[in-house]
Amino acid sequence: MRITTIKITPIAVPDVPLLNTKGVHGKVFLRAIIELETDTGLVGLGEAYGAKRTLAGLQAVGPTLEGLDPYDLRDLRRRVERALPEGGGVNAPTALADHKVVDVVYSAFEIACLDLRGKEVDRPLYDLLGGAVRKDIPFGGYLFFKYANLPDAVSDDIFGDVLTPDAMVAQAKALVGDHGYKSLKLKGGVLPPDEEVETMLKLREAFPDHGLRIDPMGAWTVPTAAKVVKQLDGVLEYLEDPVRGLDAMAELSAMIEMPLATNLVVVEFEHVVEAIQKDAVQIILSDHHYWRGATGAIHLGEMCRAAGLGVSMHSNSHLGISLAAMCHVAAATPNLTYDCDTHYPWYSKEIIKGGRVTFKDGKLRVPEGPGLGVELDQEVLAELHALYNEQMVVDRDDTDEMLKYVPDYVRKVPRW
Ligand code: GKR
Ligand code: MG
Repeated sequence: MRITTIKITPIAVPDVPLLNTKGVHGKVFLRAIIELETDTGLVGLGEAYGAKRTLAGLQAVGPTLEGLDPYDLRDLRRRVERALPEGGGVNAPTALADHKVVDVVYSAFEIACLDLRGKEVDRPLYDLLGGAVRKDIPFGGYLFFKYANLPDAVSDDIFGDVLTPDAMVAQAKALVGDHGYKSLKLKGGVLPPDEEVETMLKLREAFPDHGLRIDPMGAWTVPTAAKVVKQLDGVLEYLEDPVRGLDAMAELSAMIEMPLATNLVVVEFEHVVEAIQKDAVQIILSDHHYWRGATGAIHLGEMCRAAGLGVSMHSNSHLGISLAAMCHVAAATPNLTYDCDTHYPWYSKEIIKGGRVTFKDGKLRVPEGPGLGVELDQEVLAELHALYNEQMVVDRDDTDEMLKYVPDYVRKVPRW
C-alpha cells in the first residue's frame, strides 16, 4: 500500500467566546482535514490544527508523502523533517506552550497513516496501539467563563455571559445534565483567584462526588498558587498549570501536597526527563496532536507509568476525527488515571458522517469500525471550507480577540 494523493482542506468552525488567561476565543476556530489516498483505494483521515503555521507545514510536507508506505512511520518522520528544516519553527507563538511545527505536522499525518493501516487490516485503531483496556472512554465536563456572542457571531450562543461563580455552577449543572460527566475542569486564570476559589467551592457544594480541577494556564505567581492550594485543600483531584514555566512548577510542587498536572510545560519527550528530575509535575496530559501522534501518546503513557506519573488527556477546540483519535488513544492507554478533557460539547458542527456523537454518563464508546472508525462527510467539509474562505481568519490570537470586548486589555501571564 502506497500513498498516491494527499488532500489538505482548511476549515473554519463556528466558535463561542470562551475565556482563558490569554484572552477569548474568536468567532471561528481553525482545523485542517487530511485525506491520504492509496493505490489500493483506501482513504486515511486526520484532523489537525488549522492555523497558518500548521497549515503551511502540512502543505509543505503533503506533496513529499507521495509513494510513502503508511506502515513506515520512520520514513514519514524523515520526510517531514526534510520538508521542514529546523523543525519548522514554533507552531503558535501566541500560545503558552511551544509546540514544534514538525511534531504537530508529523502527528497529523501519523494518525492518517494509522487510519489507513487499520482500514487495510480491518481492525480498529486501538488494536494497532496494543489493544483496548477500556471501550467506554471517560470525559470530564470542560467549564469556561465566557462572554455572550457578539452581533456578528456565526455560532449559536450557549449560556450567554458566564462571569460569576453562580453562573458557572449553572453552566456545570447544564453540562452534567446533558452529558452525564462525572468530573469537571474549570478553565481558570480569568477572574481574580479569590473568585475562582469561590467558584470551585461552590462547584464542590453542588457536585459533592465529582472530580474537580482548575487550569489557570500559568496565570498565578508561586505565592498566589500556594495560597489557592491552601484554600482548595481536599477539593481538587489536581491543579493544572497554575504557574508559568517548569522551574516555577517545581518550586510550587516542593511546597505542596496537591498533585500538579500540565499540558504547558511538558510537551516533548525531552521535557519529561527534566520534569521528573525536578519533580515539577505529577500528571501529564497527553495529546496525539503534538506528542508524535497516537503511537507517541502511547509511549508517553508508558514513560509516565515507569516514572510513577499520572496521565490525563488535553483538548483544544476540535471535531469528530480528533475525538475518535482521542478515544482510540485513551482506549489503549492502560494507565489513563483521569477523565479526558474535551471541548466537543461547545460546538454544534460535525464533519463525520452520522453527525454529532453523544456522551452517555460522561463516556464515549470508542468507534469499532476499521482504523479511526469514522467517515468524512464531504458536504459539511465543503461548507466549513467555504466558511474558512469567507471568514478570512488564518491564525488564532485570543489576546487580539479580547480587544473587541475590552479595548484596553493587556495580556499578562502571570497576572496575579
Ligand atoms: O480553548 O481556551 C481554550 C483552552 O485554554 C485551550 O487552548 C488549552 O490548550 O484546553 C487547553 C488547556 O488545557 O490548557
Ligand atoms: Mg491545560
